Amino acid sequence: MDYIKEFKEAAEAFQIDGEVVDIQPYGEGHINQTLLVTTSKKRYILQKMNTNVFSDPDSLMKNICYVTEALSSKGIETLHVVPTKSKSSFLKRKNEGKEECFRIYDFIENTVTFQKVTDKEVFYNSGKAFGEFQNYLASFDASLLSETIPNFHNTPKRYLDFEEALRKDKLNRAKDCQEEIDFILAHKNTLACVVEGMKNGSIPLRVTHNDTKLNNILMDEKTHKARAVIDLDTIMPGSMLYDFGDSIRFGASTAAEDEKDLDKVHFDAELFKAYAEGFCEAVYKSITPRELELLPYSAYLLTMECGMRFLTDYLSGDTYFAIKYSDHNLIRTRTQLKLAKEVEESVEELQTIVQKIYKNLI
Ligand code: ADP
Ligand code: GN1
Ligand code: MG
Repeated sequence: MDYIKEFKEAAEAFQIDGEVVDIQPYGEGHINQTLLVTTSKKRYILQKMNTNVFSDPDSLMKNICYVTEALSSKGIETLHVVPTKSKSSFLKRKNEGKEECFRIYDFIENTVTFQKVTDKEVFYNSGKAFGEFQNYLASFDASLLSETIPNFHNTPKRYLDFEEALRKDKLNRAKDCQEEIDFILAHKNTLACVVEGMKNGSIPLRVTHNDTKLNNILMDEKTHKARAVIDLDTIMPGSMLYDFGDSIRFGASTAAEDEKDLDKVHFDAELFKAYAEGFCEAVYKSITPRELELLPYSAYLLTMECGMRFLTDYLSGDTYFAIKYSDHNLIRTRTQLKLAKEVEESVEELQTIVQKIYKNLI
């Protein structure tokens, strides 16, 4: 089936307003296939869900419905799930013997997503929004949420996955990335702090977003204030440190996640400060002293973790993250490892910044 026809047929199985007049690929997400659907009446986001990554789409969509209904009942702007004509939250269909899943959200108009921080204010606003989002999630009953990807931020487990991919070296690619491999191997013993802390109770288990990169937040196109946190697929029990660290990994860099010229890639402590100000302003009443202390380390940890995940995928033949060219995952690995090294070197300085922000708030 030709590709647009396939998506048009999927869209028409939903309770959408008007006739479909246009369908275009949309956004920069690495996981789901996202399309902008324009009808004679309005615009929608259609996603072919990635069932390779999310193996239980029924539980996933239950999570999304639970979360979005709870948020909108509090008057908080969020994704709106458009039901299918048979009143399901998503469409499951067979295409050439393979099961495919689709969902539709209302397109949230007059917003933008950023692929890179353009000014400090944007990053401060996103820190505040993800912090506030963390506060909303605090009232959720974690037992009603399925774990959509088990061990998602279990960094030591991610390390073992990396070692396994390296051992198999399926495509004989290890020879092209020895420097990156050595860097990860040398950092093996720096990755367990949060997982251990959660196990021994020194770090609280919370409900978290777990994928807080800047393009997972819609900002008002004029004011650049946050409108809605999106990409809710990974909301599940986790640590606040995951949400903080992952935002810093992506946003406190001077370059894009896939910048090829590493001379352009640096960790920017000023951007870290802007995000930390926004985030702490929202969570200072609930953050524990240990979490506060570990905010800088979490930036290192999540950057390392993502670098390892990109390299694992590169070594395994690019089966997880969407890529645009053959060594895209390797390019992404390199930016992450460079940032991780710079964050690692700045942890003490960042701790001083965080403590200062916190003292001004209490
Ligand atoms: P992925 O899981 O692949 O990252 P996302 O759900 O994050 O997919 O969607 C990809 C991109 O599509 C987002 O970064 C954002 O730019 C855009 N997007 C997603 N949902 C909406 C929406 N409801 N309204 C406007 N833009 C959206
Ligand atoms: C993926 O879905 P997206 O593009 O917002 C990934 C994150 C990574 C990120 C790296 C479910 O995020 O964990 O940090 O790519 N999401 C999933 O850019 O694996
Ligand atoms: Mg996304």
